[in-house]
Amino acid sequence: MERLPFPLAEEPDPHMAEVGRKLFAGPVDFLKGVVAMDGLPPADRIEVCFAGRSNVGKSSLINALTGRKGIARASNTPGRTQEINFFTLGEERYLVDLPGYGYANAPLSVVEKWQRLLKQYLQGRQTLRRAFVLIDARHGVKAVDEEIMKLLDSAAVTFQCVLTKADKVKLADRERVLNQVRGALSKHPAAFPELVLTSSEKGDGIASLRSIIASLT
Ligand SMILES: Nc1nc2c(ncn2[C@@H]2O[C@H](COP(=O)(O)OP(=O)(O)OP(=O)(O)O)[C@@H](O)[C@H]2O)c(=O)[nH]1
Ligand SMILES: [Mg+2]
Repeated sequence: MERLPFPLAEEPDPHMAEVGRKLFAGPVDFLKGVVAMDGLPPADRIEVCFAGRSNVGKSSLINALTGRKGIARASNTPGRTQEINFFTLGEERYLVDLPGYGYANAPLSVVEKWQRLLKQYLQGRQTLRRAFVLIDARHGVKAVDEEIMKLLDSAAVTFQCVLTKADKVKLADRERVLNQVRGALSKHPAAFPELVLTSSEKGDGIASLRSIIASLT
């Protein structure tokens, strides 16, 4: 099987960087937290979602992208994101913060309920243009990530891998993890052939991700 190279996203050109910057400097508002499919807002605009293991940095990434520290956190049930949280980004887009998967310390019944909702959402949302699957840059792709990737393959939802917490990974370990991720992604037909390496703390990759989201139509 031919292996896709999955290069790191390049810095956006100045024009696209500006388009991305402007989009995220504009209005961003928390719309609602959803606990069941019938609570989803109308599918009247394109949306992107952030999926990943519990604690990988989904909410922090939304805060970094929007430059609003508390926005994703503020809508949370204290501790963790347990609902599908919708944010409006300008007039034409939703950003969607998903509950983390693979969280071992919650009661099984609760975990099963979120997982069911997560699956229904990922499989059934017509306007979902891209799922960003967040992977900790220190740890690479785990078995639970594979499950979500398979689900996205079967739902034909394009997903792009975003490595998080780049500030915490030693340079010596970076290539090894990147190559582990590349190897895992090469088995998934729905994987978008580009990676984004980010740090919500330091700002790495944030301009790239803004312009990627701004360029989706
Ligand atoms: N050093 C560093 N820490 C980060 C970064 N991103 C997130 N964190 C930390 O990682 C922890 C988890 O971040 P969250 O954004 O809440 O993670 P989450 O994926 O939304 O977690 P759940 O909602 O529980 O699924 C927090 O303590 C963050 O401060 C990063 O880029 N660098
Ligand atoms: Mg969260």
